[in-house]
Amino acid sequence: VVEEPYLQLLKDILAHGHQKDDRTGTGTRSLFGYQMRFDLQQGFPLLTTKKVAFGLIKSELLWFLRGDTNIRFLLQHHNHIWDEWAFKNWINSPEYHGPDMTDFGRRQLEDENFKQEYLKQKKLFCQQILTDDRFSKKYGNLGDVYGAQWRHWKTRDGRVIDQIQNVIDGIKKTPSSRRLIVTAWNPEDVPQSALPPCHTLFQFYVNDGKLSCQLYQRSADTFLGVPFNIASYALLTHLIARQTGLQVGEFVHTLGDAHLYLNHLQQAQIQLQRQPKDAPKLWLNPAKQQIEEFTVSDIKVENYQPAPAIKAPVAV
Ligand code: DHF
Ligand code: TMP
Repeated sequence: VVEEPYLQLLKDILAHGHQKDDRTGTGTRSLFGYQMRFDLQQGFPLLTTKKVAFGLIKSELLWFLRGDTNIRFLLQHHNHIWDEWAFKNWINSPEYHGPDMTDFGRRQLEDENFKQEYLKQKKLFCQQILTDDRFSKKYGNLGDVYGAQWRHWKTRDGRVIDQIQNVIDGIKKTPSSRRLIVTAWNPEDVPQSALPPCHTLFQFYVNDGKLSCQLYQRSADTFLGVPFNIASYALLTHLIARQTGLQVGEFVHTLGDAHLYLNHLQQAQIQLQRQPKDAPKLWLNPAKQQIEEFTVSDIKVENYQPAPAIKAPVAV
């Protein structure tokens, strides 16, 4: 069962997780240092024990690969998973004169009237990002998040480094290399970032004509973020394998602080009662080779028959 390591992770945290406070004030159960392995030959690791929105994973990954850090592209693809972090910058700016949105993440969970007002303000915000160029440049940008570090890492002497292109060239030229690394963690930029990168560093490995990838994720929201992260890096591995003419090997997922938020415990238990189904298969348009050529319609999952989605609030 392809998703077994993930289900085991939820079980391990429920059984052995330490109670731990966190930045968002939600509280977690947490384990430090954890590893899962997914054999990508066995199927695509998109969970079947709950429906995971693969469309959002595709557009988010293509957004990273474009080197884009502005949520406008995501909104154009009806993807709202990064809204809260851009919205935070907007409501904290001197230009914002709407109702007080301080601590909106927590307040919307406790106060229904506030939630309605928050959703209205966020909708207005998203509309303005889509229609107003100046506004979007200023408030749609999340800072030097993944896309920026992957594709145009800034050097001290004013050059930029395209880490994705370098790693693709490296895989083609010296597949035995032990230096096939992309890092998103840039200590110089961390203080200005809306959210310091959670998926911090990844490395490729070529063996027997197969491309494997290992991710080090410093902080892992196991119920909401991790299902996305697994599918996203599996997709990235397939895309890079396509461009470099390799088959796919394994995705190794190494977690630092692996946590289950206290308001996700019941959801995790519901999920663990479900029987996994066969993993879906990934389809990539055979006419495309270069990662830059791919659009959302060139990427599909086939035979995906998940159990229903399970709602859970995201800690902001
Ligand atoms: N913060 C926290 N606390 N956890 C995260 O996982 C997280 N992830 C971020 C940004 N900040 C974060 C970016 N990725 C969702 C999934 C991934 C993601 C952000 C949000 C999410 O809310 N998923 C829901 C609903 C998806 C939908 O709209 O259908 C899910 O049930 O998977
Ligand atoms: P932190 O910066 O305090 O660690 O908070 C980040 C939270 O977001 C944490 O719960 C981990 C979660 N997260 C993921 O699990 N995966 C992701 O891809 C992202 C962006 C965040």
